[in-house]
Parts: sequence; C-alpha cells; structure tokens
Amino acid sequence: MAQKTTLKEFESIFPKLEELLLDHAKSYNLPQKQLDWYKQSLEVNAVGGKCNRGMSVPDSVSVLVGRPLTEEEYFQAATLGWMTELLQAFFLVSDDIMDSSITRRGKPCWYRQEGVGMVAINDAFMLEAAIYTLLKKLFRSHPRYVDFLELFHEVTFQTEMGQLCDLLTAPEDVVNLDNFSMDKYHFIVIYKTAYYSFYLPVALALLQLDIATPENLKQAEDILIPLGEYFQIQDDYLDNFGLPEHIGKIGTDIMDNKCSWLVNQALAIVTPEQRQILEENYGRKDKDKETVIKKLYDDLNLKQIYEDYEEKRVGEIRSLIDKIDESKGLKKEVFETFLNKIYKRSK
Ligand code: DMA
Ligand code: MG
Ligand code: MG
Ligand code: MG
Repeated sequence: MAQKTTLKEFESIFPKLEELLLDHAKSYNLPQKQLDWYKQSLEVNAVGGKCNRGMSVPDSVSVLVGRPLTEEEYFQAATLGWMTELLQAFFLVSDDIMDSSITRRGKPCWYRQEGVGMVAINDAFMLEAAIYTLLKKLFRSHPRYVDFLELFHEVTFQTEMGQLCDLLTAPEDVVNLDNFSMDKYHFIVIYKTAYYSFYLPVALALLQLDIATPENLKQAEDILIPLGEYFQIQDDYLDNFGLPEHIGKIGTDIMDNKCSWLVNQALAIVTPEQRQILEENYGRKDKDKETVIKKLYDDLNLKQIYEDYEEKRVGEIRSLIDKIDESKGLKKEVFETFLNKIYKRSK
C-alpha cells in the first residue's frame, strides 16, 4: 500500500536542502549579508505554500512502487519535490512582479516586501539556480541525471512560453477583446501551468524510479495536461470568485487585462450592450471599472457556468484516467490522487 506524505514530513526535509544551498554559496565566499539574504529569499519564497506540487513527487513514487518509501527513497523523492517548489518559487516571484500583484500566501508579494523591490528579479534567478545546485549535489550519479536536467530545462522553457503568451495577450495600454479566444487560452494555460505543475512531478517520479519510457511519459502527459488546464481554470475562477482569505492572494486578472477563462466565457454569451460594458471597463487600472466587470460576471451567472463546466470536465478527466493501461508502469491512483486534491478546491 502506498503512503501519503504530510506537509510536516515534507517540510522537515527542507532545512537539509537549505544547508546544502548555503554551503554552495559559502564555497564562493559569498559575504554574510548576502548569505542571509539568500536564506531569507529561500525561506519566504520556497516554503509556506500548500506544497501540492512538491508533495506529489513522493506520493507518486509511493503509489508507483506500491508501498511506503524507505527513508532514503523518501529523501530523494522529497528533494525532487522541493525542486519543483523552487521552480514554482522562481515563477511566482517573477509572475507577481509582471502581474503587479499585491499579496501571495497571505503576505505582501516578495518584491513588495521591505527593502526588496527589484532585487527580487535576481532572487528569482537564484531560486531557479538552486534546482541545479541540488540536482548536481544529490543526483549527479543517478542513471537518469541527464534526463532530470533536460526535463527541468524543457519544462522551464514551456512555462516561459506560456507566460510570454499570457503577457502579450494582456497589454497594459490597449484593450482589444478580439485578441482573446479559447484557442489562445488553451495554449497559455497548458504551457504556463500544466507542464510544471502536473506533468513535471509525475515525470520526476518515473525518472527517480528509472521506469520512465517515452510511452509512459506520453501516457502521463495525455492526462496531466487536461488536469493542469482544469487547475488553471479554477485559478482564474478563484481570481474573481475566491476569497482572498482562502486563496492568499488578491485577484488582478480584470485590471491586468488577462485572457482569463472568465472573460472568454463572458464574451461567448454577452449581448451587444454587455459587450460595450466589457469594452469600456475591462483591463483598466481602476477599482470602479473592476467593480463594473465583477457585477457583469454576476449578471452573466459565470459562477453557475463554472460549476457546470467543472462537473463536465471532471467527468471527462475521470474517463481518461479509467482508460489507462497500467501495464506500461503507470497507475491510475497517481492521477486520481491529483484529481481528488483539486476537485472543488477553494484555495
Ligand atoms: C500562473 O498564472 C502561472 C505561473 C507560471 C505562475 P497566474 O498569474 O494566474 O498565477 P497567480 O494567480 O498565482 O498569480
Ligand atoms: Mg499572477
Ligand atoms: Mg501571471
Ligand atoms: Mg491567477
């Protein structure tokens, strides 16, 4: 029987990894002040989230071997999990700057914290670099070391393409609703979110066990990408309908002119008059205009449309999972665990 990791157990691995990262910086005689800064950036940005992505690595490894992990196996899997959290930290620190966000995990975004500002850009790069420091220190002799490296590089590039498309579809100065479409939306979200949040942890688990093949990686991708798309649709829904106390962040998609799932749904059903309201109020850095859009979303019943969509999508994903051929080394439970964690989430 597989065993699920707890946040406490997962977090207990972090101090050891932090020590390795700080030792690495010390080996270059990085001065104390900068060492303290790096430590602080690691602790604020990599720790303190839900760690769903990170914990899914040991959970997936345990499901795949069908038993609880040994201490050594758990350490390895949790380390790979922490690397996905470092990748996420790198993306979030930069995403919050680019999205002009206010809070993250219930606190001011890193770039808005006292004395940080644009140093956060370099901190983001250092969070990314930490992945490769750990990979080299702990996986240099793993038979799939090169595959780990290539996977992190490829998934990083995929996410950056998604972010590029997200940003260029949301210019700050021109609102053109004709620029939005569900096709563009699909591209944006599978790249900016699904690969690093869903495909990466499972691919890492397969690589750790050295059972990854082109076939089972493809099989995993075929389910994890739709699952990741559903997850980002939830994120877009929660950006407007979620409670900041639950999601730990204040929504910015309307003011940021984002090609969000909600605006695409709205565009599909608006009357000409409502479209005019969208044209005049969407994507403006103005609280009152944002309120007008929020009211329009309520009038359009987007909450109900989302809830109906969620039921339909989850049904489709369940049937994809049901069709998995377990003879290629994958297990349905890996995906069921993911789905159960995010179904009807409010944070
Ligand atoms: C999330 O997009 C994607 C990445 C790569 C961080 P987002 O801006 O909707 O995320 P959030 O709502 O957390 O700012
Ligand atoms: Mg954002
Ligand atoms: Mg963003
Ligand atoms: Mg969002």
